[in-house]
Amino acid sequence: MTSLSDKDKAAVKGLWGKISKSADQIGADALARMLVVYPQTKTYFSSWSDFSAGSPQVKGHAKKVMGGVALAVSKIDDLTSGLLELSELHAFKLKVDPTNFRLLGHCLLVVIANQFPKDFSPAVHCSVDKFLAALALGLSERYR
Ligand code: HNI
Repeated sequence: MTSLSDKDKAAVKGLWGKISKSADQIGADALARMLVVYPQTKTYFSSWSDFSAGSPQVKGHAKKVMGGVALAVSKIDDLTSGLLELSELHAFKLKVDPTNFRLLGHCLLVVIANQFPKDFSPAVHCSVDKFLAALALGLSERYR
């Protein structure tokens, strides 16, 4: 996998600085989008009654996930060790198929592009895409 350049890291941190105050909303929209577009992901949340972005269950879970994204931004220089604990949790306790990390990452990208079109230049798009791929890879580390 192509590693993140200094330019990529700067672009991701710069964008995060602009959007992090909206993180809860972005997370809820992305999570709800994932559950609609990839309905197989609903199996991990079978106790939920409402899968829409406004539901308390989606909002509550989105907050946790976006805490993980914030952690990843802060550990951007070493995502593999920075995400080891979260990877361990998803692999052994939650037993989430790691394919799903990419699916949520893609939904995050779509939501950010939609909500922050001015900040989402092609170069920023490229760097954020690489970051989300690296995040998904970091979360997958403990599966092997
Ligand atoms: Ni994920 C719990 C971060 C993708 C299913 N997840 C968490 C928590 C964080 C987190 C943080 C809370 C940990 C704790 O309780 O200590 N998850 C992330 C991140 C991504 C991600 C950063 C990718 C961007 N998780 C996914 C995906 C799925 C998923 C794609 C399933 C489709 N996660 C879960 C489940 C839980 C969870 C299930 C436990 C929820 C709960 O309420 O206990």
